Amino acid sequence: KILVIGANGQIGTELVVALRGIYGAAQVIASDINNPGYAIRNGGPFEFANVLDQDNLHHIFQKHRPTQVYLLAAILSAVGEQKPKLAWDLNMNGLIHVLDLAVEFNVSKVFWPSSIAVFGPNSPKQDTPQYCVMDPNTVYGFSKLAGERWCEYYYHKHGLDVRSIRYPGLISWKAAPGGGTTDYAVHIFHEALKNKSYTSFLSVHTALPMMYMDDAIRATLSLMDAPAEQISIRSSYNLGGISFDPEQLAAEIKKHIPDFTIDYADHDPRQAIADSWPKSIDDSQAQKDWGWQLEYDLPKMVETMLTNLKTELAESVKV
Ligand code: VAH
Repeated sequence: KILVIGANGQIGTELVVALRGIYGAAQVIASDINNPGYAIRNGGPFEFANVLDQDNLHHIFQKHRPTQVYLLAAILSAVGEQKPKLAWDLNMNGLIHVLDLAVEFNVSKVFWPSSIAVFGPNSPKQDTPQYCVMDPNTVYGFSKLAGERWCEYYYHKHGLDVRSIRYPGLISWKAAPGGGTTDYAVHIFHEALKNKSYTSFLSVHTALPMMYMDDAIRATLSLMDAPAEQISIRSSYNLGGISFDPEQLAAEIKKHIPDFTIDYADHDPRQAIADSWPKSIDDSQAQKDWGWQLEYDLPKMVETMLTNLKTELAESVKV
């Protein structure tokens, strides 16, 4: 059995579908603090889970005895700056509760997402390496950095096979992102199709590492399927994706929607967060250890997002 905690988030929604396609719906338990219906809709078991409630989590582990656990529940960078103590509590104690239960119930593999947010103002900005100065200045960022230390600690102290990826900003159309700084790169597509214009909360030359969700899901499953002896990183693997800024993204969208226009709001608090992060990431270790290869470049991502969202929006307006 596979347990996905945070199944209704941006990653979880698609990961549950992918895992159910491989293992069968009944083998994949979706769990989340709320359930807008995705998990039920794609036809499999669902449990209400609160990562801050140890008894609730213990009951779920006791009932389902998962052999793999994906812990995706988290508070992201922008919301984390509005609720710093909750973000630290949920991101940190949620992880520690799950690591302890994974040891108690002898779970064979655990996945936990980190982020390029673990890098900070003094980290190298271009081709940021796997190892370097890391001085994250968001609660989300340093909760992910501390979480990486906990994962490596449980690997060495308890032999727990926990694996992790430092995701770039993730772009998808199936489930909305939840309060991140990179979310502009998702909102822009909805606005482009609805209003042919978008006001970006990040400035024109704010380049960030991004990735289309299909690549992120494929990377996650590749890492989890790799033989343990191939895994040389037990903190979290860099993953680079595509680096672009709002101007480059807008130019690519204009190839499909010629009269699309973009303008820029300033003084958004997310600008400072974005400025503290790298512009591009070196993911050569992931390529070497488990054969990582990107499939969606900027043109392919934009074309796929617009095609799928057009269908999605058309269906939503059907009476
Ligand atoms: C965020 N989408 O913006 C997340 C991600 C690298 C960014 O961690 O907070």
